Amino acid sequence: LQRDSKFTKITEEHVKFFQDLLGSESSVIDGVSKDASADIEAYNSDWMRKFRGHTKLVLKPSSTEEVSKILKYCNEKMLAVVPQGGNTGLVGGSVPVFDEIVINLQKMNKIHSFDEVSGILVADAGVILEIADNYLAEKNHIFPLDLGAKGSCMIGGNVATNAGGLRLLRYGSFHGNVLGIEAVLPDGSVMDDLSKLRKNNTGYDLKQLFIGGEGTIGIITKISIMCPRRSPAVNVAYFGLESYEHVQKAFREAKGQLSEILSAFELMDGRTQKLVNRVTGKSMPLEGEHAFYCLVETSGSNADHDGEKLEKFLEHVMETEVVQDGILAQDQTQIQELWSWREGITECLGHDGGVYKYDLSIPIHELYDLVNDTRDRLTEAGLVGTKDSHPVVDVVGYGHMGDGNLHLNIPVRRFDKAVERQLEPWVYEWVQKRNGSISAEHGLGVTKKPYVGYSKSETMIKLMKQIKDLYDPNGIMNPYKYI
Ligand code: FAD
Ligand code: 2HG
Ligand code: ZN
Repeated sequence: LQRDSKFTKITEEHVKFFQDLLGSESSVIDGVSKDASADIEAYNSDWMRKFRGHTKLVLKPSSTEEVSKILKYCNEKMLAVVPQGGNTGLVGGSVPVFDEIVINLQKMNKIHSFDEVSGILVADAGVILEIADNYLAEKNHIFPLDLGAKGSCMIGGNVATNAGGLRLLRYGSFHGNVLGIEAVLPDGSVMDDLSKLRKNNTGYDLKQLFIGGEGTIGIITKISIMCPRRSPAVNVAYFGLESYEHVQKAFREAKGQLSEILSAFELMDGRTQKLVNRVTGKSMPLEGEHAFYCLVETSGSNADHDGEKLEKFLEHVMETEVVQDGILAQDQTQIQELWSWREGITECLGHDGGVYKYDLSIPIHELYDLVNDTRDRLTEAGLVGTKDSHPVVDVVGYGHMGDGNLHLNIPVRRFDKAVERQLEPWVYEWVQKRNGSISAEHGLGVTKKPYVGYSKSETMIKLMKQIKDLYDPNGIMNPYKYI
């Protein structure tokens, strides 16, 4: 990949324009002028430390107007940009590839309004997810997305990636619950579609393009989102099972018996749980070893009734030997403790070095087959083992079982071409054969860009390119990624 020479290189004159616009505290500069600030590294590297850009300038606008002026100027001068939220994305989308200017949304962090009757929240794109959710908790509501990176990811970044998370099963995707978006287009014009209407059939629903648009057609500055009531009664069960067949049976039972109160059904294989145990040093929630573990959460309005239902469900699946062993959290601390065995996996996976990550939608009956097939393939190639000469530490699978979303992860001692050759495009072919998706929720970014053809037809890719050209004719928005 080469830097596209159509983009202008940043000069002191550009920097002066931005500093006059934003003030010097709202920009981080390194390497453009002599009075360099060294603080730029964090904006240049991603959460996994797998991707590294070379920006010399980070801008932190405080208003839509400032974003508009920045983009208008960049578009006129052919300066490429990367929108950045919490920089927790897992596909390399949030950091520059070369010297693109980073436009970081952290200063746009106001909550504008919340309507307690409709549950509609209007907030800036730079509000941190956890802060939005804590604000809503005080008002007995919940943000309809939750994920392990909630302490640093931002709601604009969440919408830009169309993040799925732990409770999509219950609250649905942003394509349904985001009601409005304000976004700045590359030419500086503001698309004010900050609707607070649940129903609005007045032509093409343009905001949908920004949901999952990964910063390629504009910068989301505000969102309006429908937030459900927070359930007063939340219960969590965690259990061990002997096979993936049993996991599927348990899922069917959970849907049948817990129906309207089911709010999460998460899958973890035994290897991920041993990994969390090894890395954190915490003792496992259950005695003995199980091939699979599931975390089931219910959210409802009646603590006694819900608790009884979950208890009955657990009794039933244990009596019928669907489940080998299980526990119910007794209080809030235990609920969090059990969730940490699921939410902590991503962080623990990075412990031994690098990780190859695949975030896939697969028909549920075949979902775990891919993990076994990948392990067999890498083992046959002699790449898996405990010795230092083996690049691959393990092959593990977990994910949002309720959504048919597998996270296949291959932790490695070091990134290695021999491993990559075995994995790609083989994993994508495997998924394509089953009409799955090569990216269920993390998006395309840099890593999935070359492979989008495994999930989208030529006609669709052509339309996507036409949309990109329509919104961003100069191609300044998040170049080298997505499409
Ligand atoms: P960033 O990483 O900063 O940006 C992501 C992409 O969006 C980039 O392409 C960027 O250019 C673009 N972007 C950011 N802000 C804007 C904006 N305002 N306007 C336009 N474009 C913008 N993802 C899931 O889907 N489900 C999970 O369960 C999940 N769990 C995670 C757990 C951990 C521990 C980690 C580290 C990540 C997890 N992720 C998950 C991935 C990631 O957190 C999400 O994709 C998140 O939505 C990214 O938000 P962010 O603010 O960090 O965005
Ligand atoms: C999760 O569900 C995230 O925990 C991250 O989507 C998945 O690290 C991964 O592969
Ligand atoms: Zn996930």
